[in-house]
Amino acid sequence: MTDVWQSAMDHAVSVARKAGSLVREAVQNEMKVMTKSSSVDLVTQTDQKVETLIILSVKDKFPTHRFIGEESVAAGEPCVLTDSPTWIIDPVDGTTNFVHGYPFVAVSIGFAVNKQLEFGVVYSCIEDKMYTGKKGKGAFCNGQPLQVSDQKEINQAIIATEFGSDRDPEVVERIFSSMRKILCLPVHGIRGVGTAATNMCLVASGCVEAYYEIGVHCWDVAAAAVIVSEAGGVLMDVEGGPFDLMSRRVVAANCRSIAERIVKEIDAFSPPRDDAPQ
Ligand code: LIP
Repeated sequence: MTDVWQSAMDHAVSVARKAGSLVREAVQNEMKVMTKSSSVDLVTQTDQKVETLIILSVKDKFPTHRFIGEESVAAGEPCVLTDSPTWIIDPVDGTTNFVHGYPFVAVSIGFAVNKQLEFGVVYSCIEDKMYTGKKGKGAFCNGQPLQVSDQKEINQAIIATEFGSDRDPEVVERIFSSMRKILCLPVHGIRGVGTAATNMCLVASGCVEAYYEIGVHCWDVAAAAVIVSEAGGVLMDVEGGPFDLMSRRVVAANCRSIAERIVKEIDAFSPPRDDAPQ
């Protein structure tokens, strides 16, 4: 049976690759850096250009589809997931890395229908690693199948997280408190490459047992959520409930026991939801 969204996924891979080469070229040049929610929440013309490239290219092929794009939302577009086929796009995940030439930058394209994620494409374009995942069809990196780690012991695990872009002292204290408790379980180490999507793809690849973060957005995690699930991993909320794409909270892990062990140590808080009324 032809898979109904295969052509959409093929297009996502092709446009992610095109977008990635644009990002690679731009990272060599001087760039104009602007800010959004805070002085450390950066955006560049490349973020905007790449998102426009992806959206126009998809619209051309799938004119009735809808979009949730990081920079479109920043420009005032609504961030509401309906039952319509919807492309959830982070054109440059790891913008701070991009600005600094730190070599982990990903083009992230998730796709949902009836509010269910159908496939995800994350192109880590400096490394030239194309991660893909399609519901029920597995997860791959450059065509090689992905499988999460089989490690079940938290004190043998590497955990990934990020500091995010909120510098409110109370939020920063909660971030450090969670990190301190997890580090002292103990775990083998805590890592973060600076992009949620790539951190999650490292979970799917089996070299990181889990990633958690509070403060991400739906466009950071939509694509990689499919990749983690299809690599045999689990997704959940930071307080142990079901993963909620719009909640700005995520735990992605190789197995439920590691996810639940981390949840016990996270000093949880609730940022304004992505789909909160503006
Ligand atoms: C980034 C996320 C990262 C988070 C950063 C930022 P962006 O996305 O991937 O996990 O810690 O604050 O939100 O803004 O580079 O697309």
